[in-house]
Amino acid sequence: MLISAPMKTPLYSIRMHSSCRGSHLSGAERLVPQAELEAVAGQLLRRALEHSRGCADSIRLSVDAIAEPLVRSATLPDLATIRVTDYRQGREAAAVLLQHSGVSPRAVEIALATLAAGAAPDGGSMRGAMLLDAESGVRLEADPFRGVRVSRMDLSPEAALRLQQQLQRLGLNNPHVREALVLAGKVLATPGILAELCWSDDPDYTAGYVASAALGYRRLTQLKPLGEERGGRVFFIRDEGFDLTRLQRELEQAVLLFTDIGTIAGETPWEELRATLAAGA
Ligand code: WAQ
Ligand code: MG
Repeated sequence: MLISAPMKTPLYSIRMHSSCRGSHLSGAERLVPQAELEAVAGQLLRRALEHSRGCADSIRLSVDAIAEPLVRSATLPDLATIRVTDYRQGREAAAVLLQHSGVSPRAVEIALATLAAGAAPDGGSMRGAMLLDAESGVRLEADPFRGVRVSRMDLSPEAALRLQQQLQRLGLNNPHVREALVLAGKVLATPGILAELCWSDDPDYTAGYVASAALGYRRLTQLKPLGEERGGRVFFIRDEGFDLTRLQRELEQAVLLFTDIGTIAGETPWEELRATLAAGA
């Protein structure tokens, strides 16, 4: 649900992108008032320099003022964790969850196989997300190296505090979870997108998620083997003749501030949830 939020202090979008020998390493971003720009710039720089995939040799920081009426606010999706025994079971579970959300079996199969093989044309990870037709599985993004980068979203200070407290209880208060939840929140708030699939390109972070309006943000404890550097994101596009240029512009440019969080639930074993879905669906 989107409502316009009158902001008291103007916000700035600050974005970091780092690379090593010409290939993408990491990116992160925030929406903050001017008074915090300097401190946040330092944090983002440190993030780039301390990344687990290696040392950045090029780091870009961009800052843009956001015109006040453009800032919209929303509530984060609900979060829950599904425990799987290994990454194979994780991918099976992801397939079931995506189909439950309305993605065709063919599109699911293509998404999993493409991410596993490295979605960029050189077999590496893309900088952004793939767009896949949720019915046919046809790839729709204009640039298969870059994909689409979701940008200009963040938590309000109050929502950030509440989220950290809730995640802390479950031992999940880390930047991967927080940032992925915010990103997925913006993706689900974008008209035309049915669901998302993601796992990290960081070799030491093996969890991933499926997100959809039907299911919220469902973490899967394993979606790839330890040490694997190929990761990525797939946004499944509803087959409704959507204007792709507009969709991409929304994902990259629309400004979304999460001022409230959803429910943060604990862990369920996949066998249990599978049985529930089979009985209920
Ligand atoms: N927009 C679109 N795609 C992106 C973006 C973005 N802003 N940032 C990253 N990607 C794509 C890109 O292909 C990366 O290779 C891939 O996603 C993975 O990015 O425990 O850390 O930042 O709740 O490595 C999942 C958290 C963490 C699961 C995902 O992704 C959990 C993560 P990473
Ligand atoms: Mg990464």
